[in-house]
Amino acid sequence: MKRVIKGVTLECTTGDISKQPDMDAIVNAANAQLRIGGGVAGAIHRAAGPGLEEECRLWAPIRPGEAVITGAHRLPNRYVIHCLGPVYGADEPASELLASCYLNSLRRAEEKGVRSVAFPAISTGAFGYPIEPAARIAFTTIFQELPWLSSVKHIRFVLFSEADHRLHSKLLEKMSPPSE
Ligand code: AR6
Repeated sequence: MKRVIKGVTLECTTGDISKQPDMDAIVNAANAQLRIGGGVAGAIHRAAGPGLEEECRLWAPIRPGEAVITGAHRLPNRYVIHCLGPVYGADEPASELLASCYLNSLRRAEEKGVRSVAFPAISTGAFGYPIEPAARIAFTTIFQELPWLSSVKHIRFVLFSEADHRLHSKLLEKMSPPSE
């Protein structure tokens, strides 16, 4: 599923966030210490090598909703943007914290002149956020931000399962940006 809104291409794919060589930046669903973990963080750190964890020490810890940007080390991208999603049922207000992850990730991307960025479905794995409300928050936040983006022209959602991909594609197709 692909849609162009306000000059920005939005798309959903199935795959592994650590294998997106055509994207300038990929987003990590990190832990507060920015260490290797499971899921997305595990895949990204394994592919990037130990230099990424070393660089991350300069930035840790981060709080829910925050995002920091580092080099990508052995990954084929230019940058990794690390954000800490809310733990569902524990970090409140969860929806605002999740929205901040997308907003702050885009801000970090713009600061570096990033043209393309790939997001995983932040907080929807180990942190337990239900996939549909999480996807709605992601798209709503990104839609609101589109008019303010200058360098970012391509945003890709990389979903791990076909079911998550279908759900995101359906929402991306039918949700409307604020002014439409
Ligand atoms: N590529 C794309 N998506 C993936 C991948 C991958 N390689 N692996 C998993 N997913 P999670 P969170 C999906 O748990 O919920 C870590 O251990 C997965 O199916 O990676 O924000 C950290 O160290 C799910 O839909 O992130 C933290 O402690 C989504 O990506 C904690 O988990 C997010 O799953 C962060 O939890």
